[in-house]
Amino acid sequence: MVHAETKSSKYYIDLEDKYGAHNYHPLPVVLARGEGIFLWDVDGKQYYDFLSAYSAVNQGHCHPKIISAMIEQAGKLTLTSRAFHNNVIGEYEKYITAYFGYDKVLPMNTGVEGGETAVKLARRWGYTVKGIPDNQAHILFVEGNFWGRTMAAISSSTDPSSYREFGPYMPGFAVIPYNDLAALEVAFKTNPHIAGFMFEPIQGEAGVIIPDEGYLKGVRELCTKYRVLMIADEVQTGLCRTGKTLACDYENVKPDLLILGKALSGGVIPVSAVLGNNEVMLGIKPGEHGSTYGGNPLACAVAIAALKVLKEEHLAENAVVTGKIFRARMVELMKKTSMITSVRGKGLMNAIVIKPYGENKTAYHVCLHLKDNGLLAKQTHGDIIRFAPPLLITEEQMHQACDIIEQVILALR
Ligand code: IF1
Repeated sequence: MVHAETKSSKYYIDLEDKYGAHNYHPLPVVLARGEGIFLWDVDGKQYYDFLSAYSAVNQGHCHPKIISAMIEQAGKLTLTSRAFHNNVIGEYEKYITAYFGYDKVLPMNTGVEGGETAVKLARRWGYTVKGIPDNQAHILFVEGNFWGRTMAAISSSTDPSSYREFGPYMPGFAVIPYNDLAALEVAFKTNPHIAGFMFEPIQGEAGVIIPDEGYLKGVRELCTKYRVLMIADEVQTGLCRTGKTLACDYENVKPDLLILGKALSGGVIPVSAVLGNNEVMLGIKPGEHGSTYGGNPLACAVAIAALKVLKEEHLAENAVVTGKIFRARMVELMKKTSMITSVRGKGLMNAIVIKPYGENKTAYHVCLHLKDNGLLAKQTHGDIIRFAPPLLITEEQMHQACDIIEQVILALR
């Protein structure tokens, strides 16, 4: 076979620049293949993937069991729409509701559609069960939240780069400080029309912000006391990323609505889901919500395989062990350089904070040097670098990756 000539990275970057919207500013690397924790660019250079597509590739790139489940289903039936039944969605719904311990699931595609669905379920529950007067339901969010790019999602955002110059915004949303139970109780006491409180158990985009021990339990207790739905956005923290199946498991807390996405498909196709019990889930009647691809047979087959891999390969347990190695290595590194001002994380959801120590020495530049040394990571909010490899990384590979980080940081200090 005549191999297509290898085109340069510049060729591909120029195509994107000319024909694609400029809604991203990617690192200058053009990837062509992924397997497990590794990515290869068009020149065949290998990288450790320490972003995992923002935790959508927890199971590793192109996991063979997920790919074969996709290929098998793709040859049979990929999409029926929900106008008709099919022989996959029911099996998936039974499997995922038993997996997480809920009565029902509403299948969608992207994480933000999961968030939108949770908001609609909560508002509907607020009117029909809690008895909030029509059109007066409030949903409470926290500062620093990120749950996607739709108008509702950015209407709750406190990050101008998410919301500015996109108004007007969705009414009925309010925001309180994160990790602040007193503020939560004041909000619940002063506003009887709050239907739901939606938050991330660990804030990802905000820079891996971990709330105090007891926060999750406190949220659960206050939501129960004031009859507000506790809505956990586990799109990024869920599916073993933090070292437990769900981040809420650290405090044995069960949200009223659980939002999943990203790694629910192992990074293969968009799959999201909202899980809850009948009192909330049956509030939406036939024909009142849905999506063309929501719950399609291909997505359901892929999601079953993706969920099985998490359990079969003990990825949560591995995230705990290898995450501890990462943080220990970074703490050691902190002793050798003033460039790193803090290290934080749970499981394999970690971040370091880089002291902005001069021109061309920001977190972005560290990421450029990491790339040149074979490791891909992404900065957030200027001085924070998130490190989130696929959860099947071995202890040896974690040490090798930390060697690269150490080498880059010490060369830059
Ligand atoms: C981008 C960020 C991460 C999420 C949580 C819902 C969603 C996300 C906790 C929506 C999505 C993605 C979006 C993507 C980059 C990435 C991201 F940097 F934008 F903020 F992960 F931190 N809840 N996060 O993190 O899921 O609709 O995207 O499937 O927009 O650039 P989605």
